[in-house]
Amino acid sequence: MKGLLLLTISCFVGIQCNSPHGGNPHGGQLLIWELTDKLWTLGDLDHNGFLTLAELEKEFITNFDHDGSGCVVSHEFVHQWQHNYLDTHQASVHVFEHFDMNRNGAICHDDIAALFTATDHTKDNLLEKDEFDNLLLFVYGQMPLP
Ligand SMILES: [Ca+2]
Ligand SMILES: [Ca+2]
Repeated sequence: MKGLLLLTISCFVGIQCNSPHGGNPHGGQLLIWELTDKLWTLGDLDHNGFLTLAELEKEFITNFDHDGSGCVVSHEFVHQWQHNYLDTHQASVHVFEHFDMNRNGAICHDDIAALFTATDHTKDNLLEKDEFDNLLLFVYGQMPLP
């Protein structure tokens, strides 16, 4: 576990990773930091350096909610995550399961609110970039290697 975490951090700071998949130990085509930066750029809609709960909801619900139900079910999320972020099916399922905080099979407002609270370590109701980075590093650090 500790070795995996170190590997993930090494990838994050740009040190060469010994991976057959171009640096992502989970098989995705983007490095973890490339994925994190892409998500951050897309999520921070007003480019003020913080993510609000509304921005996080838009990023992880609205952008994936194809049928407009207000929640994102597994196949909606996994399909779109793989497509957007060039990730593997297995990794996309893992991300979905982490974001589905109450484990009822759908990512809804309550899940994102709980995720936001858990990620906002400074308790200022804003996600700073390092808090957001830590979330993604944690999610991918928890992931079993293929
Ligand atoms: Ca849920
Ligand atoms: Ca914060």
